[in-house]
Formats: sequence, C-alpha cells, structure tokens
Amino acid sequence: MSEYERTFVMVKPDGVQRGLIGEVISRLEDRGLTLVGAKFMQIDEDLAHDHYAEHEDKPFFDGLVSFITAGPVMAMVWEGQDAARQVRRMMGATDPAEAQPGTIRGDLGLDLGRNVIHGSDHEDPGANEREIDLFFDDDELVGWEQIDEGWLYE
Ligand code: D4T
Repeated sequence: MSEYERTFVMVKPDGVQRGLIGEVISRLEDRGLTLVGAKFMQIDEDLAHDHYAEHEDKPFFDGLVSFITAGPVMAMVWEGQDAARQVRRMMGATDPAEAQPGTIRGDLGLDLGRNVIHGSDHEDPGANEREIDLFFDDDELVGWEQIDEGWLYE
C-alpha cells in the first residue's frame, strides 16, 4: 500500500540559474504534494560528499561535486501519499535526453550533467530520512494540513 511520507527534493544549481525554481514548485504543488520545508542555500564540499557518497568511486564524482557546489540550490521537503515514487516519476529518467516529455527533466533539460532536479531514491528505503536529515533540522520542517486534502485523497 502507498505510504504517506516525506521526501527530499532539490532544484540543482542549473535549475536555479535558469529560473526554474517556480516551475518545479508549481508542478509539485499542482500534483497535490505539500511543501513542509524549503531552504535556499549553497552546498559546501563536505555536504556534497555526504549527499553523493554512494557515487564516490564513480568517474563522474568530481564533476558532480563541482556542479552541485557551483551555485545555490533550492532544498525542499515535500509530503504526500507515495511522495518519493511520485516525485521520481515526475522527474523522469536521470538523463534528460532519455526522459519522457511531460517529465521535469524531459521538458526542462537536455544533458545528463545538468539534470535540473534531485529527488530521494524511492527504491532505497532509508533515502528519504537520510537526505532530509542531511539538509534540515527537525525545527525547520512545518507539519500542516492542506485545506484540500479531503478532496485529494479518498
Ligand atoms: P540524482 O541523484 O541527482 O537525483 O539523480 P538520479 O538519482 O536520477 O541518478 P543517479 O543517482 O544515478 O546520479 C546522480 C547524479 O549524477 C549525475 N551523473 C550520473 C553524471 O553526471 N554522469 C553519469 O554517468 C551518471 C550515471 C547525474 C545525476
């Protein structure tokens, strides 16, 4: 059964520089997801290494760290039913060149190293909590009930 959950989402430096924060937020809001945390911030080297620890041995790791620290990002936490998987479906394939039209990467990007958005991996059971904890303190998250919830969920 789908779980009501919180997931970590980030507009990457390319998305910020290209003025796509509003577009990404609009898509998630329109879908019915609830924003419970947001932080416009600069990622430093340490945080970049922690966030991308799973890719440390990959050939693209250094480029990935330079890219994610190259400018500010919009870090967010979104809540909703099946939130992580639904955000990942909305993001589309990692490589924007392969992402379906209609997805965020498929509509807004062209290059693997500039793929606009990050979302926690829904297939990694610990990813939501780990990434939220990495970027946010508990008191930076705001639990609230959207007025339309009764019409969004059965
Ligand atoms: P992120 O983590 O950024 O949301 O992307 P994904 O979850 O969709 O994909 P990922 O973890 O496999 O890749 C992380 C990040 O690395 C970049 N990348 C990836 C790259 O620059 N070259 C590559 O060959 C790969 C596989 C893109 C996303």
